[in-house]
Amino acid sequence: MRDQQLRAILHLDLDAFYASVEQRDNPALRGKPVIVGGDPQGRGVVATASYEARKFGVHSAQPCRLALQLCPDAIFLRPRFQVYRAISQQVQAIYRRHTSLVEPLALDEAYLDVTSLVGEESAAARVAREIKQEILEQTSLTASAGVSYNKMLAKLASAHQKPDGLTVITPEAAPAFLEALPVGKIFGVGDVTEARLKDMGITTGKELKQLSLKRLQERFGKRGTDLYHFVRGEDGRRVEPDQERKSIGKETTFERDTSDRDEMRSVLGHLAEQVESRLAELSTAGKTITLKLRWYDFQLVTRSTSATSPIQDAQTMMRYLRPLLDQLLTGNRPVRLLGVTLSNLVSHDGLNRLEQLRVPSLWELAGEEESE
Ligand code: DCP
Ligand code: MG
Repeated sequence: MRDQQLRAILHLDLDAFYASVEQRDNPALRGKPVIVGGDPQGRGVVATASYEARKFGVHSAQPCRLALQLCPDAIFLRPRFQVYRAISQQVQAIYRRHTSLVEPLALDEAYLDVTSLVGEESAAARVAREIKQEILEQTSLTASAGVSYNKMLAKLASAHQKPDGLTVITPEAAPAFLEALPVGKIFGVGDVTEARLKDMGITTGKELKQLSLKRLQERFGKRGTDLYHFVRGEDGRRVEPDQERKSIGKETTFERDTSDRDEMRSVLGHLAEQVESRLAELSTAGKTITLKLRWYDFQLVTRSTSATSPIQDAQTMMRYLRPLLDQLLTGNRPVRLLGVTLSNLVSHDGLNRLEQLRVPSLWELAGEEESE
């Protein structure tokens, strides 16, 4: 049996996120079909579409060319990731004022564990309502919230009434909710599993629930066990907050100011190794590396580079640090202090999660490998 301690979990998901931001920032786009993504003349795909465009069958991950055919009047826009990221930070700050147990799943999506704040679902719903209100006041965007006793149900709940919804699934209501659900909506059921279930004559949660654990295991292996539990509303996954820490750095002051580049490189190497061990300890890695340098006259300069994938080892750090140092050492000016900092940290869990976000149907892919 899985961990069945009843918790109060919220799932929050902003509505038509990128498109809503574009409509917010440009009133001329409001009420219009807006598609954010690639070039409609090229090979790009739709990142998201406003609800006005969705009426025409436009959806995420669809080729833009097809979206244009479905909705010739659509206004196509390129994403403004920096703006979306800033809003994401703003919204996450709202969440963190309510609880430290916040697990972001995407820029616009997060789980919150509010068990310590509430005694019952109605109180959890109140927290959800407050958060929705704060998001609206501070960003002018709407979010849909799901409230339940585990992650799977909270996520199903937030998707239940979009946009601007608030759905509570109580332990009493969960069985009926899950029984009525098309199997494809159940966590862990991708296209492949859905098709195999359909071959067995199973299309709803209710039908799935009639299959014994043994039968499910025979048919789907380990996944069968998961399905057995999920369709019964059993999901023991915890809300795993991202690491609070923002950066990890080490610095050192020379005993005597120096202009010797070899000495500086060797010191940087030691600092990088120390940072590496700290990152490993905390099971994290950083995407932005910063070189800090204080001249003999105490003047401070910093230089940063961002890598495409997170850095954890000293050798890779040095590949970035050496050119940064060379850029600064144009004359013979003595240096007093050097420092190395890694920021933009990602936890290994976070890394895995991001991987999953890029491939939303990870389960389906796994299913494909399994099937003949
Ligand atoms: N996104 C993307 N590619 C995808 C799915 C999503 O680039 N295949 C981006 C654009 C979305 C954002 O991520 O705005 C959030 O994804 P959601 O799945 O939450 O979709 P929306 O917020 O756009 O719509 P909804 O109202 O259904 O949540
Ligand atoms: Mg969303």
